[in-house]
Amino acid sequence: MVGAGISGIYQLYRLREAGLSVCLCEAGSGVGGTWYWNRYPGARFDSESYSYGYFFSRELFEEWRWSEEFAAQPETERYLNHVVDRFDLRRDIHLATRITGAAYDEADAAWLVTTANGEELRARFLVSAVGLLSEPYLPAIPGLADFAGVWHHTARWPPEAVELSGRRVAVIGTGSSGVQLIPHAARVAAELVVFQRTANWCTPLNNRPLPASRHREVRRSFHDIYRACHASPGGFVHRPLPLSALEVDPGERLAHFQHLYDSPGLTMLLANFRDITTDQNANAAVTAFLRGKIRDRVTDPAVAELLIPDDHTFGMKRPPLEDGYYEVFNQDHVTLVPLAREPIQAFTRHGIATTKRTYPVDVAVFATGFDAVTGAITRIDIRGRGGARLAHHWAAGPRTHLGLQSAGFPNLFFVGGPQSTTGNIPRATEIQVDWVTACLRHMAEHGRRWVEPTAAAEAAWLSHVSSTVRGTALENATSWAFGSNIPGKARAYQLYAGGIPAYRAHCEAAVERGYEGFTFG
Ligand code: NA7
Repeated sequence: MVGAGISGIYQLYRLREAGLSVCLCEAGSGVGGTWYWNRYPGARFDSESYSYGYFFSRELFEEWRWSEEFAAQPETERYLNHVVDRFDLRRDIHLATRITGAAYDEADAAWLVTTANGEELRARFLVSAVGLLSEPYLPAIPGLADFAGVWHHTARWPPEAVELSGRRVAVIGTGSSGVQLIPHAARVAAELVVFQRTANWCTPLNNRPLPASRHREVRRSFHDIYRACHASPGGFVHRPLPLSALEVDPGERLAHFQHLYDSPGLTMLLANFRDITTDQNANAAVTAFLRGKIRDRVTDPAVAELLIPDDHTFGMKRPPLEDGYYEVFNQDHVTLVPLAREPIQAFTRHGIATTKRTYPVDVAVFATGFDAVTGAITRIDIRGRGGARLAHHWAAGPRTHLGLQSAGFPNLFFVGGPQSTTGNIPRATEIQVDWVTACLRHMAEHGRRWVEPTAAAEAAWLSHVSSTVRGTALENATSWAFGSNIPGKARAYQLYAGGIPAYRAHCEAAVERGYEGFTFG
């Protein structure tokens, strides 16, 4: 196995339970994946904490007490360490062990895996649980090597504190990570310069402590929470209203938008009228409401206009959830630099030069996202049948059957990989973990040594995946979901937009039909 994040830990638990001998290699020096690497100030859930944790053990669910509705990174990292220790998983986890290559040995139906430490491992099966958002993207800005200040990427934030207090701080990028970090940086920095390429529709997180009474309620709701997540397209507890935004009068519509604006989590997107992302007029109504909110909260009208997205409407991308983000820009020591008007040219020795001026900087933060979905997989030199490279197989975009396997790469499985559901990640990936576990049991019972999908099944899944975005608000988005944030990366939808219930049904149907689309040997 590759990766000891939320999905990999669960996969290890299930494979151990199935009686397999497992070796899990993890590049980090600790477990947690996303919650190990993204330790920047402000990193936290946008899923309700209790809906994100594991459900495979009711005892675990009941005994772990989340302190907030949306826990911060340190707490989630503690939770995942607790799970690893509670279920004695650590003995199969090899930390600080980065897998660099894997070659399929056809004669033996086994993978020969190489690590950066020079070790070689032999395994019948290889399961990749490397995460969708784990390969950081650092834009190539000239001069960085000669920059005399300190710089970090949010997804490689060092464990030791990074001093921002009293410093001149620059943040490049205003996605979820930037939006979480910026209010923290503004609180302590002497000066803060935010370099924004594209504005986002940010909505309030409305986080709050989770008192004992709420914890008791959560404990009692184990089944209800799980069922709600499983029935929802993104694996969240929220439900859309069964109403069109256009069938209520404008006053009622606004009152509901305001109610959602004051509610915790991704409610503006997920508990809204059912058609806010599918009907243009409904979408225009919610977008206008949010535009008004930005204008209300940002005192300088020119700055407010810069913070209002002009390339996409609400719902085309997962909205960053914020806590005091817009008010940051009302402070005298904070400057917003719109890169569309003033592109970055280079790092200088002591700052960042745009086409208009040079901003003095002591600490530069790259909140510039990831080579998402495929990046962390294709950076491993994976060779399947006949020495074929996976990176080559995926050159025009990922190709898999059910997001689980690629043709020509037997016994290689992806959990939390391309062409599968996303949203509340643990709820999305546990479907795959359970599928892989059942498949390996099936193979053991039937004396099978290898499994891979057919090329026809792979082509059909690609066509189905594309159909899930066609004609939706997502279709034309400039987003990591299409690989469009990485220069030179082929544009292809890298996820599955059909939702968790439909995805699960496809996976179950394949099994019921005797692993339709898969060949065993
Ligand atoms: P995101 O959402 O990919 O955001 C990255 C941000 O960095 C975004 O604002 C980008 O602008 C910006 N960016 C990327 N490259 C550059 C360059 N070259 N110059 C300036 N700005 C740049 O990553 P996050 O880490 O914030 O969040 C990842 C996911 O975590 C998020 O989607 C949630 O699902 C949870 P752009 O919009 O591309 O113009």
